[in-house]
Amino acid sequence: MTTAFANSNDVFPRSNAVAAAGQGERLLVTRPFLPPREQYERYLDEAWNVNWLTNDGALSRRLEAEIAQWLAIDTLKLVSSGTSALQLALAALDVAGTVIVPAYSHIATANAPLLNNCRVKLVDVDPDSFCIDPEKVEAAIDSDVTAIMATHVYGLPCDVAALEDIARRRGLRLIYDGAHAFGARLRDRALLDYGDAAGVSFHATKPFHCVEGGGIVTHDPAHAEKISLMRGHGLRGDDIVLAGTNARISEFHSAMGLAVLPHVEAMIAQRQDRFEAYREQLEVLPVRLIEPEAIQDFTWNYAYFPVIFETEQVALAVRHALAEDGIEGRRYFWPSLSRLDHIEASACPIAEDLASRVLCLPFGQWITQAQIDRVSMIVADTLTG
Ligand code: T4K
Repeated sequence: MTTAFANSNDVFPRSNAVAAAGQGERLLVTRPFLPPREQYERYLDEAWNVNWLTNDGALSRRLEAEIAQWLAIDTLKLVSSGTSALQLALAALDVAGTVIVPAYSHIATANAPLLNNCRVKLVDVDPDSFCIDPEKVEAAIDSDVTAIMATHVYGLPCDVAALEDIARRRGLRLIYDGAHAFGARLRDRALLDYGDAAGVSFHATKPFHCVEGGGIVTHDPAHAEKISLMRGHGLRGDDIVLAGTNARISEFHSAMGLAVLPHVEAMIAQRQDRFEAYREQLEVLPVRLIEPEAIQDFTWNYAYFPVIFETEQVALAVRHALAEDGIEGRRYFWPSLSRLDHIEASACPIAEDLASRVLCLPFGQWITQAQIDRVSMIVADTLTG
């Protein structure tokens, strides 16, 4: 078994509190990254000194600018969560009617249009990419469909060229759920830069996070302006200029984002090492692993470590064996959205099949070689025993 990572873990002593792996040790599917505390406190002091805690404060404005620069994009608007990012993107682009949504995604992808009083039409995904199948999108378009909301599942890219072509030809809005996509790049552009708008999650469990938070990447200054107003009740000063909500990000959350951002590049490199370490041990087994290097002109962010087992029975047996040892495997995403009562039924056999067989294993820059060895051994024992 390999024992060292190319990208050392030195800069993450605080987030590596789960020390050596061993029988019975609790190992969760992910662990939030915490920056050195003094880096966070430095920003908190700034908020303290001016007694400004939320409502478009200096830290949130600085973070917006720093993220935009980091991603090399024009505009990112910070909001309170990845879910509110999707809702505000839909609202700012005046999306009404029916929105096409992939059946294999987090429930937030469907909830956002539903809460915005849109209808949701589920479309099946491509078995290789996990993302929405453009041919099936085209087939699902009828006169009620006004937008496509496509998820870059695990930070892997949708077929952006095909979706853009469909959206342009059929006069639809194209909004990406890029909750997992921060740091991924396609054709030398941030993956979040594609589409009319993209929402991203900055939840604590993401490599870049603000504890809670999200962002919307837009290309039209009018949309950006609308989002700025909508996240703050539609108020411009004392004037109420449009319908809005409270989806603001506080200065404390922005302080965390400012403290985490400088670590993200190293974190992604370290996640790549851990991905390779897992792969080395699991690729000899009868499982399917994702192959980000097979995607042309793409640089992944190593957001998750999903494993596709041969059957649901095997996936559940592995989850059970891991749990017996205090290790969490998560079914991201189960069930397929096509199996939910509150969403109009639609036949999505590929999403249902994937949802039944995928298990995400504990993964992050914090995971040690010993922990990877332990998890892999349990997976191997279950599959061969
Ligand atoms: N679109 C997509 C495609 C998404 O995947 C998501 C969310 C969204 C939209 C919506 O974005 P947000 O509105 O959430 O910003 C977690 C995240 O909470 C969620 O953001 C994420 N996707 C989803 C895939 O994963 P849960 O329900 O699995 O979280 P939870 O609490 O079970 O935590 C996961 C693991 O992390 C657990 O083992 C516990 C551990 N953990 C968690 C927290 C919060 C910690 O160790 N410390 C912590 O502070 O959803």
